[in-house]
Amino acid sequence: MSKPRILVARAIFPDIVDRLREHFDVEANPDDVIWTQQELAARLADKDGVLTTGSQRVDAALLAAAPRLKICANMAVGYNNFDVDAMTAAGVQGTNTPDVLTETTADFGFALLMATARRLTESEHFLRAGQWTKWSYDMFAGSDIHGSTLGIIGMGRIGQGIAKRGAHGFGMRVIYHNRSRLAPALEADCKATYVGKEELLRTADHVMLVVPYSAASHHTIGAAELALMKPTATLINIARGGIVDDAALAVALREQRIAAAGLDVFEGEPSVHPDLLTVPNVVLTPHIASATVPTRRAMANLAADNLIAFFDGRGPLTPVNQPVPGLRA
Ligand code: 8YV
Repeated sequence: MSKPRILVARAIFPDIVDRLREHFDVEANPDDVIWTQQELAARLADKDGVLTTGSQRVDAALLAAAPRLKICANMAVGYNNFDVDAMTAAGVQGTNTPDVLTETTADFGFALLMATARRLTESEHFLRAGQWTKWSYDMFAGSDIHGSTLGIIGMGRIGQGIAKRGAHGFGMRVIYHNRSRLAPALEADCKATYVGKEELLRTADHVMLVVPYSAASHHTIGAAELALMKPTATLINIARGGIVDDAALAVALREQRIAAAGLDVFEGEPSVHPDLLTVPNVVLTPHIASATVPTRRAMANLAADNLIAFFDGRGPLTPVNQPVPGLRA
């Protein structure tokens, strides 16, 4: 019997592509070419499965051009690049990579919070530019992390990881807002108190965004929400571009209506709103919250394992939908 045909749509670790070749007839993308939707569709015309990353859109038009496609395995925990309803209706399985990146991403959330509150990149640029000639009492004076109030919007696995770091490692008071309250045992574990969004924005010294992107979470933070925050507060976005109105944030930073922001994700990335590039009080990183070698390997391996298990008949390991099986050739 011939092997299922798989497209690995972006470059990933070569040895993991080799592992896939033991099970599948694989077309890879070792040069990491960024295909247009039309180019991707042309490659999917004869494929049974695809390994995607968070930046590849899978929608009804793509599915219509891929009549044999049965599974899209995303190498990301977020899957807002998938039109899940269209996939379910077309009988296409979607999978993601939860859990394996939780702790690494929570570490990074904290790294970005610390860099932002303590003005690390701004002060390094100053030093490298040869501007450090003397000590002064207020040079790069930032805000404290220990003992401050951390407000987390989105209390899934990563949010909980950040809460634990804040409460247990830095003695922070942790408040959170989420679609639903955590079970009491989880709240106790994270030492976190549930509050309304407005109270969180008014009270927190540091606001951390970890909410998945959807139409409902689009611009969770816009001009009105920024206006509620303390002028001394920092805002950290490790969730998705589009959760924050980047244009409104650039205005709030320039006018110092909030003290600083740390952003790993952007509306329209890899483009970044030009006004964010010119304000000093923002730390900008290129969507690297999950980027450690062990974690990126674990993500790629889990995406590969989903494909292998699915075609072995064991079912997907980490499904994001439940399509009716057998709708596809
Ligand atoms: C990915 C992410 O690196 O897992 C996610 O949801 O945002 C990142 O870990 C990115 O989406 C590329 O797949």
